Amino acid sequence: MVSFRFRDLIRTLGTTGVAGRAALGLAVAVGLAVLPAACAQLQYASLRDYRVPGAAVTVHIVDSPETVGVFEPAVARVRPGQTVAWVNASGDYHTVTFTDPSIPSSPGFGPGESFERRFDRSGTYRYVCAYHRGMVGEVVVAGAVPTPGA
Ligand SMILES: [Cu+2]
Repeated sequence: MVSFRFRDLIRTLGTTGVAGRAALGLAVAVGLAVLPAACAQLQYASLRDYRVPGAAVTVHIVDSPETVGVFEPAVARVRPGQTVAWVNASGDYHTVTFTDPSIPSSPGFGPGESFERRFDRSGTYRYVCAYHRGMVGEVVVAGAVPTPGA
Protein backbone atom coordinates (compact mmCIF):
# COMPACT_ATOMS: atom_id res chain seq x y z
CA MET A 1 0.00 0.00 0.00
CA VAL A 2 2.75 2.45 -0.67
CA SER A 3 1.94 4.18 -3.86
CA PHE A 4 -0.88 5.47 -5.91
CA ARG A 5 -1.24 7.71 -8.89
CA PHE A 6 -4.07 9.65 -10.32
CA ARG A 7 -4.09 10.92 -13.84
CA ASP A 8 -6.10 12.26 -16.69
CA LEU A 9 -6.01 9.77 -19.52
CA ILE A 10 -7.35 12.12 -22.11
CA ARG A 11 -4.48 14.49 -21.48
CA THR A 12 -2.08 11.55 -21.46
CA LEU A 13 -3.38 10.13 -24.69
CA GLY A 14 -3.68 13.47 -26.44
CA THR A 15 -6.96 12.46 -28.02
CA THR A 16 -10.02 14.54 -28.85
CA GLY A 17 -10.90 14.86 -25.20
CA VAL A 18 -10.69 18.64 -25.23
CA ALA A 19 -13.79 18.92 -27.39
CA GLY A 20 -15.58 16.41 -25.23
CA ARG A 21 -14.64 18.27 -22.09
CA ALA A 22 -15.75 21.59 -23.55
CA ALA A 23 -19.08 20.12 -24.59
CA LEU A 24 -19.51 18.49 -21.21
CA GLY A 25 -18.64 21.68 -19.38
CA LEU A 26 -21.02 23.76 -21.46
CA ALA A 27 -23.85 21.32 -20.98
CA VAL A 28 -23.29 21.18 -17.25
CA ALA A 29 -23.13 24.97 -17.17
CA VAL A 30 -26.60 25.25 -18.64
CA GLY A 31 -27.88 22.70 -16.22
CA LEU A 32 -28.59 19.76 -18.51
CA ALA A 33 -28.16 16.44 -16.80
CA VAL A 34 -29.01 13.94 -19.51
CA LEU A 35 -27.23 15.35 -22.52
CA PRO A 36 -23.69 15.47 -21.12
CA ALA A 37 -24.02 11.91 -19.85
CA ALA A 38 -24.98 10.73 -23.32
CA CYS A 39 -22.15 12.69 -24.95
CA ALA A 40 -19.63 11.50 -22.44
CA GLN A 41 -20.73 7.92 -22.86
CA LEU A 42 -19.89 8.10 -26.55
CA GLN A 43 -16.74 10.10 -25.92
CA TYR A 44 -15.21 7.78 -23.36
CA ALA A 45 -16.49 4.40 -24.47
CA SER A 46 -13.26 3.92 -26.46
CA LEU A 47 -11.35 3.89 -23.17
CA ARG A 48 -12.83 0.45 -22.54
CA ASP A 49 -9.97 -0.95 -24.59
CA TYR A 50 -7.28 1.15 -22.97
CA ARG A 51 -4.84 -0.62 -20.66
CA VAL A 52 -2.73 1.52 -18.36
CA PRO A 53 0.98 0.88 -18.97
CA GLY A 54 2.65 -0.72 -15.98
CA ALA A 55 -0.56 -1.95 -14.41
CA ALA A 56 -1.03 -5.70 -14.11
CA VAL A 57 -4.78 -5.27 -14.37
CA THR A 58 -6.81 -2.38 -15.73
CA VAL A 59 -10.33 -2.21 -14.33
CA HIS A 60 -12.72 -0.25 -16.52
CA ILE A 61 -15.57 1.69 -15.01
CA VAL A 62 -18.35 1.56 -17.55
CA ASP A 63 -21.94 2.67 -17.83
CA SER A 64 -24.52 -0.03 -17.35
CA PRO A 65 -28.20 -0.05 -18.29
CA GLU A 66 -29.11 -1.64 -14.97
CA THR A 67 -26.97 0.41 -12.62
CA VAL A 68 -25.22 3.74 -12.55
CA GLY A 69 -21.87 2.15 -13.27
CA VAL A 70 -19.97 -1.08 -13.00
CA PHE A 71 -16.37 -2.16 -12.39
CA GLU A 72 -15.08 -4.56 -15.07
CA PRO A 73 -13.73 -6.96 -14.04
CA ALA A 74 -15.37 -6.93 -10.62
CA VAL A 75 -12.52 -9.04 -9.26
CA ALA A 76 -8.97 -8.03 -10.14
CA ARG A 77 -6.33 -10.67 -9.35
CA VAL A 78 -2.72 -9.60 -8.95
CA ARG A 79 0.46 -10.67 -7.21
CA PRO A 80 2.08 -8.71 -4.39
CA GLY A 81 3.89 -5.68 -5.72
CA GLN A 82 1.70 -5.32 -8.78
CA THR A 83 -0.46 -2.36 -9.67
CA VAL A 84 -4.16 -2.15 -10.42
CA ALA A 85 -5.44 0.78 -12.46
CA TRP A 86 -9.01 1.99 -12.74
CA VAL A 87 -9.99 3.79 -15.92
CA ASN A 88 -13.17 5.79 -15.93
CA ALA A 89 -14.71 4.91 -19.29
CA SER A 90 -18.14 6.02 -18.16
CA GLY A 91 -20.01 9.29 -18.36
CA ASP A 92 -20.07 10.00 -14.63
CA TYR A 93 -17.82 10.58 -11.64
CA HIS A 94 -16.92 7.63 -9.45
CA THR A 95 -14.59 6.67 -6.62
CA VAL A 96 -12.57 3.65 -5.63
CA THR A 97 -13.25 3.61 -1.89
CA PHE A 98 -11.78 0.72 0.06
CA THR A 99 -13.99 -0.71 2.79
CA ASP A 100 -10.92 -0.89 5.03
CA PRO A 101 -10.58 2.75 6.07
CA SER A 102 -6.86 2.34 6.67
CA ILE A 103 -6.33 2.05 2.92
CA PRO A 104 -6.32 5.44 1.20
CA SER A 105 -9.03 5.66 -1.42
CA SER A 106 -9.33 7.66 -4.60
CA PRO A 107 -10.90 11.05 -4.87
CA GLY A 108 -13.90 11.31 -7.16
CA PHE A 109 -12.62 10.99 -10.69
CA GLY A 110 -14.38 11.80 -13.89
CA PRO A 111 -14.72 10.51 -17.44
CA GLY A 112 -11.31 9.96 -18.98
CA GLU A 113 -9.45 9.96 -15.69
CA SER A 114 -7.73 7.07 -13.97
CA PHE A 115 -6.52 5.97 -10.57
CA GLU A 116 -3.75 3.51 -9.75
CA ARG A 117 -2.69 1.64 -6.67
CA ARG A 118 0.09 -0.81 -6.01
CA PHE A 119 -0.64 -3.69 -3.65
CA ASP A 120 2.29 -5.00 -1.69
CA ARG A 121 0.59 -7.44 0.63
CA SER A 122 -1.54 -10.49 0.01
CA GLY A 123 -5.18 -10.17 0.85
CA THR A 124 -8.62 -9.37 -0.43
CA TYR A 125 -9.34 -5.68 -0.73
CA ARG A 126 -12.98 -4.83 -1.20
CA TYR A 127 -14.01 -1.47 -2.51
CA VAL A 128 -17.11 0.45 -3.45
CA CYS A 129 -17.99 3.64 -5.27
CA ALA A 130 -18.82 6.19 -2.63
CA TYR A 131 -21.32 7.87 -4.94
CA HIS A 132 -23.32 4.92 -6.23
CA ARG A 133 -24.80 2.18 -4.10
CA GLY A 134 -24.26 -1.21 -5.69
CA MET A 135 -20.98 -0.40 -7.41
CA VAL A 136 -18.64 -2.89 -5.79
CA GLY A 137 -15.41 -4.66 -6.61
CA GLU A 138 -12.42 -6.33 -5.05
CA VAL A 139 -8.74 -6.78 -5.57
CA VAL A 140 -7.35 -10.17 -4.66
CA VAL A 141 -3.61 -10.12 -4.05
CA ALA A 142 -2.09 -13.59 -3.85
CA GLY A 143 0.87 -15.65 -4.89
CA ALA A 144 4.57 -15.14 -4.99
CA VAL A 145 6.25 -11.83 -5.61
CA PRO A 146 7.12 -11.81 -9.31
CA THR A 147 10.79 -12.05 -10.17
CA PRO A 148 12.02 -8.90 -11.89
CA GLY A 149 12.55 -9.56 -15.56
CA ALA A 150 10.84 -12.93 -15.44
CU1 LIG B 1 -19.93 5.48 -9.04
